[in-house]
Amino acid sequence: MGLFSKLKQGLSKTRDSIVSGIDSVFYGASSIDDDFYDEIEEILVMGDIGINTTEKIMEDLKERVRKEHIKEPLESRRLLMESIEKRMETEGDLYEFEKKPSVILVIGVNGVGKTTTIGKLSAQLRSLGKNVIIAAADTFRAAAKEQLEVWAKRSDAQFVYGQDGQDPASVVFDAASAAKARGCDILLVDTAGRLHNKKNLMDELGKINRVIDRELPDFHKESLIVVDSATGQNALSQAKAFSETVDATGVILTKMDGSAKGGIAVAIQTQLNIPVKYIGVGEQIEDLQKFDPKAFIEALFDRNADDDEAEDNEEDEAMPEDGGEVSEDDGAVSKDEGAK
Ligand SMILES: Nc1nc2c(ncn2[C@@H]2O[C@H](COP(=O)(O)OP(=O)(O)OP(=O)(O)O)[C@@H](O)[C@H]2O)c(=O)[nH]1
Ligand SMILES: [Mg+2]
Repeated sequence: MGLFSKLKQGLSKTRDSIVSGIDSVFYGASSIDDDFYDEIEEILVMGDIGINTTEKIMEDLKERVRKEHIKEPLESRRLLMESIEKRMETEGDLYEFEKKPSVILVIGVNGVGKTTTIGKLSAQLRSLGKNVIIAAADTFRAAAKEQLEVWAKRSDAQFVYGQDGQDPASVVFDAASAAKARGCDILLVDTAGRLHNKKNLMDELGKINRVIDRELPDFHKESLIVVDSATGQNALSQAKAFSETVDATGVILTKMDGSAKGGIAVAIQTQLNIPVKYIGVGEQIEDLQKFDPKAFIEALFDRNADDDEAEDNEEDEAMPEDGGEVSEDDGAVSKDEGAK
């Protein structure tokens, strides 16, 4: 299945919860009036987009409807999509770590998908030809190391681990030494699930960070917060809480497939000002996509998403391997696909 089809499929529940409601307003309203706006606003807020962001989206929508003299409700549908997308714009290169030696620390509460995401990310980076080391700095949970080792093998990455219960910072020290000795491009660090308000665990993260700064001063550093999109507002508050204690450079939103609360991507990106860098759309190794707001909105608002998948597959197969801006192997969604 092509990336865009996969994204559409992954967003089907979120689409049901937000867009089908919005569309009944767009297709059902006879004119653009206060009721029309109120109904859309309510659906966006209920769809986990957040009050502040929704207000800004609505202001923008109203202004454009006025300026462009739009009279038909349906004509403003595209404007709404653009208004949401505009709020999600980010600046700078979010994937700098693909271009220079980098260490990526992956953090989050229990069970959100940290270890799985590391496996998927490792596979993407390996497909870019990067030399990847994965460090098992979750020495706390039983079998965490074994689980990670499976992902290291699957993605053909090197693996550095310690003993159960060993100080995670010392595993990171070993991994950093290995990274220097073996000329590695990317060091991925898996950490134990933790609550941001557990002081000893947060101190442990601080210690890991100090080891990284001391041992790999020339490496670009990323701290990615993993949150489970199915938890909606909780995902937002977790990302917020972690970002207050660590220097977060991005969020990874997992389990988009099966979640009706994918709207939280908009809230995280706009309210916390931390870019969503990847979304998880399944449990398999290829089920991690770079987050592209344009593709996200297009997929979410796709009118016939549920019945045109077969058609889409044919298109995807017909596409030449090197035809897109970004190849499938990158796990990224290209703008071209997004605009399809
Ligand atoms: N459907 C779906 N499941 C996912 C996704 N990402 C992770 N999972 C599943 O979520 C479960 C937990 O994943 P882990 O990677 O073990 O989570 P973790 O954060 O490392 O958990 P702890 O180490 O216990 O804190 C597993 O069953 C994964 O297969 C996703 O994008 N979609
Ligand atoms: Mg884990």
